[in-house]
Amino acid sequence: MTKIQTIERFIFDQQPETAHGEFTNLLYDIALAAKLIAHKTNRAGLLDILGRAGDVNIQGEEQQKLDVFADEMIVHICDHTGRLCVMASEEREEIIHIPKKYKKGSYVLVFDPLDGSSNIDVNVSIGAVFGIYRCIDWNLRGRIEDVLQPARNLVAAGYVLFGSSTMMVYSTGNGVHGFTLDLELGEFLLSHPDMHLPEMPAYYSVNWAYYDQWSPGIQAYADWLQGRGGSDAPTMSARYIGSLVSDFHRNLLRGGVFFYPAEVSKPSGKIRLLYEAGPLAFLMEQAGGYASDGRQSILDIEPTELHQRTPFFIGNRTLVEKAEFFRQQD
Ligand code: P6P
Repeated sequence: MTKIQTIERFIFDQQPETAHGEFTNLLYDIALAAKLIAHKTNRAGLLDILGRAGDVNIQGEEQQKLDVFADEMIVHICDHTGRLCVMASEEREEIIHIPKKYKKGSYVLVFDPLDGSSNIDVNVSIGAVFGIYRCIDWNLRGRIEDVLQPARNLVAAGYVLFGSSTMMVYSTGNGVHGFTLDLELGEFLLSHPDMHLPEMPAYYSVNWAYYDQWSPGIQAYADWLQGRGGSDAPTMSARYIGSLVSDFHRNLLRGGVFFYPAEVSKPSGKIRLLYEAGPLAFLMEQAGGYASDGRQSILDIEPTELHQRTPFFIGNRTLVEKAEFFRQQD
């Protein structure tokens, strides 16, 4: 029994002596939400939950019913516990205030409840991403200023991957740790302690269909990655699932670079800063890698809008810094 390490025990053992449990319990709330969402996504093909909810979310994207369910599940689990002062979700235009009848807490939760939802209908893995900040002014109820913080201020970040198995991977600044959901026990068990990015990268991940939309510098970077024109790039394979959390997770385990650059039609790229790029950049740096918008660390970007997007390069530091080098040629 001593070998089995539940996520609750691990979170508890990791908390500093000075902690009073609010942060620890918040992480466990997220694990609970992950289990409930996993239960739905694993049965999506069986329930009348596939197909489009008909609504269009603020990103102008058709909202899948699972998107709605995941968003509402996370808010329902976290809005009354007294651990948060405010939340922000990819699915909601404005910040999510804690109802006045509940005590407010000292943390901020930002999340993308179900990224890559267009993959649901074709049974490709999808994922949730979250980040946790401290409220800036503890005496006030949550405000937009509490949410619009650079990712360097994160106190924790993680993702849930709903794939062949359900995994929750997170960091509180003391390394990156992965847990796999044991369906019989209904518990996340420690399966990937202290995850580190391999020195030798295996994959580059990008949607090559947009090559002609990239700047000349990024086109040159892509050519370099492919070993063209005497490139000294390491030999890698191309892998791109079109589901950010899946591409990120595979590259974290095997090494490589994922990038979604700016395009002529998407000058800020597609990936959202606050609840996708920022938390993943925090995790990647904890695992020994690096994330950039092509000019600076993602961790240092000061958000100005809730749903702002950013060009995104993440993975082995040498590969991401190479992107910055080529980007400077533009
Ligand atoms: P494209 C999914 O919609 C998503 O936000 C990410 O999960 C994924 O990495 C990206 O978009 C895929 O975008 O333009 O290549 O289909």
